[in-house]
Amino acid sequence: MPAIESSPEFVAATYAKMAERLAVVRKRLGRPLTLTEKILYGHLDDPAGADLRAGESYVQLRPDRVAMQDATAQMALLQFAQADIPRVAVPTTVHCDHLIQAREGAAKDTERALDENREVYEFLRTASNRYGIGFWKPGAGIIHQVVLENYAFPGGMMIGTDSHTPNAGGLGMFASGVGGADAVDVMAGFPWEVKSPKIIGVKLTGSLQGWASPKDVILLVCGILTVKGGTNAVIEYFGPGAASISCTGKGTIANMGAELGATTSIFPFGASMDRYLRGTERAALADLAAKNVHLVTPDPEVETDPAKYFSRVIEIDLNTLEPHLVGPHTPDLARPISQVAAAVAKESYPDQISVALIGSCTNSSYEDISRVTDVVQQAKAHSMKATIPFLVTPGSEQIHATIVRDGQMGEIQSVGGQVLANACGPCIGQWKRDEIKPGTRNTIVTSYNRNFPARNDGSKETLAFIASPEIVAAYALAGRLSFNPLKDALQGGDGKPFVLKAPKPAPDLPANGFVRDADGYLPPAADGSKVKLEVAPDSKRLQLLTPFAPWDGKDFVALPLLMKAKGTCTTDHISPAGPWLRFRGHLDNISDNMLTGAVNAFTGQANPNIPKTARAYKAEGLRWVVVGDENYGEGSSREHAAMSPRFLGCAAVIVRSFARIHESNLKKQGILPLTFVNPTDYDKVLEGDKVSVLELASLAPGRDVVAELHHANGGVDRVTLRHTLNAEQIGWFKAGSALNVIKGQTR
Ligand code: MIC
Ligand code: SF4
Repeated sequence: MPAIESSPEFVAATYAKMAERLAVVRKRLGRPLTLTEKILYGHLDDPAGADLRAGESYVQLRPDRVAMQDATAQMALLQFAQADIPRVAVPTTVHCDHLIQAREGAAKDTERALDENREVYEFLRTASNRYGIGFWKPGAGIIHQVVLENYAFPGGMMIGTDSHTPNAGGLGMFASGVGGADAVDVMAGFPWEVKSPKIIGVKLTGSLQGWASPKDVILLVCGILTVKGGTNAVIEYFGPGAASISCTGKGTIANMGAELGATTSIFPFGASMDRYLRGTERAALADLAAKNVHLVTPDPEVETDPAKYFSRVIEIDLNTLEPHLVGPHTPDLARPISQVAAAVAKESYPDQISVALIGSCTNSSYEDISRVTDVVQQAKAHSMKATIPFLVTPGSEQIHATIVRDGQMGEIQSVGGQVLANACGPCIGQWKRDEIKPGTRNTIVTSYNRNFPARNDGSKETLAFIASPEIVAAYALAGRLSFNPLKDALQGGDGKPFVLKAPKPAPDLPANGFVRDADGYLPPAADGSKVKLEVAPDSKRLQLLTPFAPWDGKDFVALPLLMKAKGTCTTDHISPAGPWLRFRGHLDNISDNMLTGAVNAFTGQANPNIPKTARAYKAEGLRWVVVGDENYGEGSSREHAAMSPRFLGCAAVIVRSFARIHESNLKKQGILPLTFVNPTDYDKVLEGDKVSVLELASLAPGRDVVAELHHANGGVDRVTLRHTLNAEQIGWFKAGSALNVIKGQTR
């Protein structure tokens, strides 16, 4: 069994292997390398033979670790169980964070979750024990924070069944979000396959001033690159400004690179990472990274002549960076804070903020919370409290216990802050609000990372804006979105107006060290082979999987068009979260949410009956097709957005463009992901169409596919569709799923 920890021995062995593989690749390429290339190529399965064309080829990689959270681990482990493999091949952890509902505060909410989710936690705990996986209990913290504190290391490679896995890029790790089926590959000892990414360089100069924070770097980048600008790309940060940012601040930036669709984001090793490793009791790893600095930083030529090595270079001067706010409904609608008041007036956003929320996996570092404390202390000095509900989600028990000990939490509570469990809570729709009538149009401000409609409280009428924690704290005091924290006056409890000062630079690490979480972790049994994995046959929450049927070798002829989706269609639209999270381990039950959030292009409305229609087709033995718009499936890694369609009979998804993780999840589950070669062909798809996808017997890498749209009026349009399937992925389609292929190999 592999040790779970990133021990010094493990990391040293990783560096040695990286150096060996890189020597081979350097010979082949004969040029300086970016940091991304060093880690990527340092983890190649076959450094001598791999096809390295960025943005085009697929590379097979050997990640060092796997991390999974409770909402996605259920399906991943059900698939792993189906693959029938005794133990995981690489260090793997499971983290219970998504299923805790935010209602009454940390203690009660965690207790209720333990009770309500007992069966699921028991399954995850037992499966972890059986397969040799480290298990983090509910309440211990959010996956990305716990990974940063315990497992991430510079130069390492990790995949995680959560789109914000790139958070570990703050500690120099190549960490990527994947669907559960990808995780199963790696846990089963197979390589991880991913499109060889392009690399976008972001050069940071200067240093953050005043109110500006690491969050503002990524909010600005979101505005520049947009939600699809990072697709199949890695964002590599460099320059003196990058060195000036704390390790946890880098984590915030890398975390939210997921909002660009990036494969990952990464920072070079430097002093702040060294400090963070020592501050989290991993001095030996800091020493090892320093000794292997050539593996964890780019070659010097890259910094001096970046245009030569990156597909695009963006330059940001931190000295002049203004705090930003993004939203509503999409993270790339970015505005400098000074322009927010005008936007509120122009767009008629509700000015009154209903709730301000800080924390989450993205922004609950010691530095973040200390800067927030600075803001609330200024309010206290003027006898002022938050004027609206102010909720705080610590990222982990370690950070929670530390800010309680050091007094920040007390200060935040004294102005009205309410502490939630160390879990996802309101960030993933696990928020039971009772201060507002459901369906009321209202504004919230968060320091989270995602703001799709209905994301936080299930209501599309909630407009979610995102800013740094210190700016959100200022909004909690003012209660108005048109308030400019940098300039506008607040009314003190003493009746006197005052203007907030920019929070002082805060320490990134506690002077007295972190309070370690002694109870959150459960190691697996040394020999788990006797541990029984049981799923009750009548369970509402868990269901063993039945393999999907192989392709029957025939073309798809005249399949009904189940849905033509218009505009943004994220995984939250395809497989909504919130209350549905309770069915994440039960494919049949969760499929009742399929596509219920998507906007039907013919009616302009979402259709709650879509799953029923799909089930009716399935009952008739008919397969069906979905048509979608740009960046289809953006957002999360949840493979339920591919598995439910597959389960209910989807044969092909035809769109203008795909988000990376979703496209690969569709391939894994045996659905054909196709894009219109001519994007305007999307308009040719009409209500009542029957769709044929032809000549599938000659499906081959790089060969376009022909489809026919049979319209209700008898007309037919022929359209050309593109796919990115390579030979192996075509094998998954033929076998019915990737899992069917793996299973065959291990028997
Ligand atoms: C998210 O932030 O959207 C989630 C919830 O963490 C998802 C994972 C999931 O849906 O379980 C993600 O980011 O991948
Ligand atoms: Fe949890 Fe939100 Fe982070 Fe996703 S983005 S892991 S839901 S806190």
